[in-house]
Amino acid sequence: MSLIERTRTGFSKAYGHSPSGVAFAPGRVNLIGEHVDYNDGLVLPMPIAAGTAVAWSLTDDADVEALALDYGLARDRFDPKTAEKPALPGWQSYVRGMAQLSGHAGVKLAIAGSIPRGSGLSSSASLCVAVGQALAAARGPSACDPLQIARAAQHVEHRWAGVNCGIMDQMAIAAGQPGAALLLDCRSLETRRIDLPEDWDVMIVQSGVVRGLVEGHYNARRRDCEAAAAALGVASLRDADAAMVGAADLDPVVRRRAIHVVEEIARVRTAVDAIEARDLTGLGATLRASHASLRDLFAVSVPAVDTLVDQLNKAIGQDGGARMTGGGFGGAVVAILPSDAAVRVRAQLERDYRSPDGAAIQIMIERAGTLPAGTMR
Ligand code: GAF
Repeated sequence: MSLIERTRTGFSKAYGHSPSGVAFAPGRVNLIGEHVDYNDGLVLPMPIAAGTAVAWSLTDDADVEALALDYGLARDRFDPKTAEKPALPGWQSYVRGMAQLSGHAGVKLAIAGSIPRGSGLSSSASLCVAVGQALAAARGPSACDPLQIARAAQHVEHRWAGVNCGIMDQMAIAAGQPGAALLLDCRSLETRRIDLPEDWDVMIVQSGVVRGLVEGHYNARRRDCEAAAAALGVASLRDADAAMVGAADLDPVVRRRAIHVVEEIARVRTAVDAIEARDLTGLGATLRASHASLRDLFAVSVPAVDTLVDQLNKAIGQDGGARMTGGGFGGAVVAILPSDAAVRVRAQLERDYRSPDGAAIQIMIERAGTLPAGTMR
């Protein structure tokens, strides 16, 4: 059963009638451009088939009632005008935050998702955007503005979850198209669709290290970048270059963070050129360089992820490459490789990689081209 069908059925069983509609928002995998969105940089995320579905119907009272089908039918009922942060952060924070911003009450929701939690594939941004879309659809038939929903979802991440994230995830999810990457300029918010050749696969592999409570580390990296920009006298690291960073009197840790950002933004341009030239070897080298920088300069990788990236790079060989994806500290690894190598690489990983808890490895393959929303390959 597809995620959308599962959510529709879950809604009907719980509330005793069919929903009026079901909104869907995908997760995203970031191909390259890591920890540069909050530095006004360029990023290249891609929506994935897994995502979040929110079934909705209108009621005639002033509350929002939400039901989490994946959490044993956990419920939350609140008045969006007066709702506050729950004592413990969780799915309720995102739903309350989006409902408060949208100002829409008198709605029943049922929510389900297919993005592995703590995987760096943006399950929280997907939840926010899906709730935003459901509430917009409940308000009326006027088209919902992806930019407005993306900004609301980012605000909720900042104020309701305490993560001072950039806008990459929300834009990729609200404005991206399934099956294609999105080149996003995080300063101007201009976007360009980047199609991957149809004979390439994007492979997403879970390291088995679940990210959790990493807001502190994430916010600290952002502060390092802001300190670097302030010391260099620029509005953000987007305006810096390697020569400026080299010449400035910076704390050594702050310097390493700044070098990563400046070089990673350049790598995004190189990666887009390589994709457009169908140069998988050049793209692979750029992905490997991105991982090394995130590991050595930005310090957001962990040993299990490094091992997985090394094994993937060895299995793939020259044509393609792998890197960590998302905020880091565990989660998933992304690889781009020829489609006809995917079966062999998968078998090699299943044989060689051991996640820290010994669980079976989880692999998702995304292919170029449009996917029906909410389906898994
Ligand atoms: C997380 C954040 F939410 C994004 O804004 C981005 O900074 C990413 O980490 C790192 O590139 O997903």
